[in-house]
Amino acid sequence: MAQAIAVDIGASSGRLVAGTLIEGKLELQELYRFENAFTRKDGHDYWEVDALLNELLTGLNRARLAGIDACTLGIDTWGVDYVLLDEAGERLHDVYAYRDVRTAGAPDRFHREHLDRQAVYGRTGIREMSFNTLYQLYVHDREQLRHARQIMLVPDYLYYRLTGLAINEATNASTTQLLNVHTREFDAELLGLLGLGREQFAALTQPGTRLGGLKAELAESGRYPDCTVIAVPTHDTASAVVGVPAAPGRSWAYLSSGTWSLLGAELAQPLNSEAARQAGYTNEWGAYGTFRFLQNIMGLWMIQEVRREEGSGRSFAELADRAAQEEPFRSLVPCNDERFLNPASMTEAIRHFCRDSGQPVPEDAARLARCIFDSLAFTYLDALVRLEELTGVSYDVLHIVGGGSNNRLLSQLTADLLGIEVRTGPSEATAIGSIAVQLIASGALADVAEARRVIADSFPSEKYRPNPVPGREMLERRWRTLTQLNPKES
Ligand code: ADP
Ligand code: LRH
Repeated sequence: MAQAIAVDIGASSGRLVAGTLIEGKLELQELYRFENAFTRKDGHDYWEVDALLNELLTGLNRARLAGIDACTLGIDTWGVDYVLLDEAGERLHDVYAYRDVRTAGAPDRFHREHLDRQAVYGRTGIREMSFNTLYQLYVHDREQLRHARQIMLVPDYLYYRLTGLAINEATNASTTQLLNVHTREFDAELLGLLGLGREQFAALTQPGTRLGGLKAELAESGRYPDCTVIAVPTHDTASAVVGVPAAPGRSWAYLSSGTWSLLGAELAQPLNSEAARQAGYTNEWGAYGTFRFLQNIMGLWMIQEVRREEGSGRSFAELADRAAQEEPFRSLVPCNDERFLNPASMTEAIRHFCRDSGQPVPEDAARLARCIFDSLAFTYLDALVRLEELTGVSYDVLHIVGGGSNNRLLSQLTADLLGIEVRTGPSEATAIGSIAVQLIASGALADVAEARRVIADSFPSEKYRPNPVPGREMLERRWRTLTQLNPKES
């Protein structure tokens, strides 16, 4: 039986996972896993995209060695980052990583010089984030941009290197902040303001589209399975949302918890009101015409950095266990503050904020971790309050998926503070969502509703019920003062 292989590359790690449908259950086999991180050169941060391509090919070779002769294949990565290709289809530059400092202050300059932020949000529905492709292209070398024959996002580039076909997959293209939510196409005026033409981008490709086989030199090498390449939701969050095991009839919100925490709901129509903009909500395009109405929250990047700087090799599970022994809510930080986006030292940035705000300074990794998890849970609370106000829905359950769904302390804290049932897993929801879209495209599953039923039946999930939080009112007051934000106001 042909298998579906998901290549899922997050900011912190990548994996190839094979999925097979056996008697109504999805069985997974992890074929290969590798680390990912951006690297610094001459003061700038870049992704090693060709090293990622090599890892992808190593993983595909492992699939063949594991006896997989034929498969469908889909690729997803993080959003916003792009590759420029010349006439010969060669890469024109090193690929900037979204945390690179070059876009600091770029949104203010762009909106002053061109369209105001309200107008851009009204057209695109995409929340202003300094690293959106719009602002990255705005500060990119003009001459190089003019010479770009093709502009594609990172997964499009990996697809291109595998198949020779140029696509701009729609879910990820929406993270550029260049798509018009009304026309469902690139916004001609925004492209014009950047000096770009529509012909520099390929046609928008919808998830589920079959692209064909590997290009001849790869197919004929004998190293890889016979692949039918399928455009999946190439934005990792879009695949993750497909992989949420939501039960029909319950109103559910999701938290895709990895390097970023993406909290939101699946909507049939975009919600790009001024109130949604002020609340920091975005409308990324999802699979099958849906919208990912969500907030980007700084997420587990903060603990990844603290762990890296500590250098003890302690696992995330151990750090979470140790944090669970620490005093709760001792120190809190406003996670979404720009100072935590890419500080020289996350440990020092957190300590600095605590010192300046008169809070106890977290001395060791356990206390830093506790501070991060407590603060993230409070940020999730703010996001859920806004979500319910904006959509007018009171959610029954919050599904946490992604690597962060393994963090029991954070899951319980989230249930407690948000006062909502939390269901965790699967932690590989992104790969599973990609596999589900491949299985729908090949006719093995009918639609997303069936895929979600199968996912719910195939992977165990844990349920967390909310417990009262002692001293809650005082804590909320403290949090609000700290973040200078009243959750009821913008
Ligand atoms: P991304 O795809 O953005 O790279 P993942 O979805 O792989 O991220 O999630 C990685 C994060 O999951 C890690 O940063 C870590 O905080 C968390 N994580 C993974 N496993 C565990 C675990 N066993 N206990 C606690 N946290 C975990
Ligand atoms: C998560 C993610 C998220 C962010 C982007 C930069 O991996 O895709 O949606 O917006 O990275």
